[in-house]
This record gives sequence, C-alpha cells and structure tokens, in this order.
Amino acid sequence: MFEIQTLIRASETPLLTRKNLPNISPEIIDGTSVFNPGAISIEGKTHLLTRVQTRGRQTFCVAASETAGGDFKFASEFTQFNGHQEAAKGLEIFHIYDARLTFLNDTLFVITAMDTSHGCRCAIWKTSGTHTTAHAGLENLHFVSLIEHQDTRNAVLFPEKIDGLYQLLHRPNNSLLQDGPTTGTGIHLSTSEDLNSWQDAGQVMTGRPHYWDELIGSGPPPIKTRHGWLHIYHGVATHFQSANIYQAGAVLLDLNNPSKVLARTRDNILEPRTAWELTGQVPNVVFPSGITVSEFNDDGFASDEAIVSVYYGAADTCIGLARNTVSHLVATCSR
Ligand code: BMA
Repeated sequence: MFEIQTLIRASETPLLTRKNLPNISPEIIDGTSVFNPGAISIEGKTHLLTRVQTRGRQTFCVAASETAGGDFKFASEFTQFNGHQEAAKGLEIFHIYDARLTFLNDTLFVITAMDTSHGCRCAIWKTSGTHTTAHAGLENLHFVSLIEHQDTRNAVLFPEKIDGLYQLLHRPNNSLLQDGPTTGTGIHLSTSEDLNSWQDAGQVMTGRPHYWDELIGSGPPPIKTRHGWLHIYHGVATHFQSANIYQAGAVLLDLNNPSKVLARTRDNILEPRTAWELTGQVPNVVFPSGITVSEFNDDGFASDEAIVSVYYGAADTCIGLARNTVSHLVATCSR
C-alpha cells in the first residue's frame, strides 16, 4: 500500500461561506462570496484576512478570528487600507484583495494584489499596535511599499531576512488567458535592504506546460523547516477546453538561497473534488493563500511532526481548510 501524502481536508464542508458573513456595513450586506484568505497564528489563535465580494462584484477585505470554541468571528468593519492613494502611484485602484500574512521583525505585514487601471500591482501593508487585539490589528493597515511598478500578483514575504536581505516571491503577469485576467508562468524572487525598494533577483521556477501546473503563482508565505523553505503554490492546467483547473502543489527552496529549488511535487497535493470546489463563481478552483503551523522549535524551524493548516479559496466562493504534517509535505516534494 502506498501512503497518500497530499493535503487532507479538515472537513467535507467549507470552513466559511457567505452564510457566515455578518451584515457588517451597508456595502457588504448579503455578500456574495468569501474566499482567498491570508492567515496567521498568534498565541495559538488563527486570524484570517478574507476577501469578500458584494453583489456588485466589489471586493473588500474583512478580518475573521478564531474564537475559543474554534469558530471564526468576523470583524465589524471591513479593513481600511490607509495610504492606498500613495500606493496607486497615480493609477486608479478598483480592488485590493488576496492578502498574504507574514510576521517579520515583530510586525504583522500583509501583501495584497491591487487591480488598477493599468493591470495588477502588489502592495505591502503593515498593522500597528498590539497584535493581541480581537483581530490582531488587521482592520487597519498602513501602506509600506509597492513591489516594483509592474503587473504582478501573488506576492509573499519571507518571515526573516536571508543573507542580510528581506526577500519575497511574486509572479509577474506576462501572459494573457483568452478572455481572462493577465497571468504568468514564472515565480520570481525580489530582495530589499529596507522593505521599501525591491530589486528582481531572478526567476525561481516556471510552469510545466501540458501538466497540472502550466501557470503558477505563490500560495501562502514559505515555512522554515530543517529541509528547506516549504512553499505551497498554485498551478493552473489550461489545456482543457471547458475550464482552467486551479490546484495546489509544494516546493522546497534552499534555506540560504531561496532562488534554488531543492524538490517539487510531481503531482498536485490538493485539487477540486468536493461540490463546493467544483462549482461556484469560478468553477474548479482551490487557491491556497493562508498557512499556519502548529509548532516551531526554539531555533525557529517548524518541527517535523507539526501540523500545517492550509486555508484556501474554493471556486472563488467560499473557504476550505486542508492539513498534513511538515514531514509528509516535505516527503511529497521529492516523490
Ligand atoms: C487568479 C486570481 C485569484 C482567483 C483565481 C481563480 O488569477 O485572480 O484571485 O481566485 O484566479 O479565479
């Protein structure tokens, strides 16, 4: 018997759907969907920054935090992105969405995509004040910097400096799906001395034409393990006539030089299978965006037995949760 080393759904039902959304402000009454959440664990409690769409197909980000009973309670306001005009550099911003969360230098950082009048840009934001508040400060974000002034998406920040520099992964948009958004085939590394100005440090990995991950983009931020940076990414199979299929895979990056791929899953580790992943606003989508790890050793590495929880958007409509241990996910990278 072979052991299955994929991500395993925590439940056959979604973690959060539009039915969990409170009628928090006039803009989001009777919201259409909640999906693609960033995630962070603070003192054992998980906080999500979700993407909520209205019936006007307008996007807001709303924090949702774990309660003592294990449910999630939404913030009573949608998140304010202070300084977004500065972030826009003269472009018109339509939507700010798909948050990825990273703790770095004792500060909680958020990276989002921004749909603008000239394509997609990625912006870094930070929370201020204490993180032990009900929603870890995720209701009020302040602009830090823009990741290069180019069309890009799926940016994630590493949780520490590597080789003396801040590092992030992002996916420049350089190809156009028929009738779809701009997208891309390669994940790049960028580095910075100060988190403000970013320089391209080259391509890390590309899509694999004809297979499950033809187009790719980072999922949640990488996790430090003894075996390398464990990174979950999404891959899109575009060669089916009827629909694109969004799936998740994993890759191990070198601890000291994250532009170097050590191992990469041959197959996807999560694919649309349940009814709520197969149907919705955009059918056939699992889109990993949030990650938490149950246990880090004193030296900062995730322990092999730790449970990795991956929060993902399903069919651009609701949120799912899938898990496995660090060691299983590391092992599947080399299969
Ligand atoms: C990607 C992004 C995501 C979305 C996914 C599936 O290109 O736009 O926000 O969830 O497509 O539609």
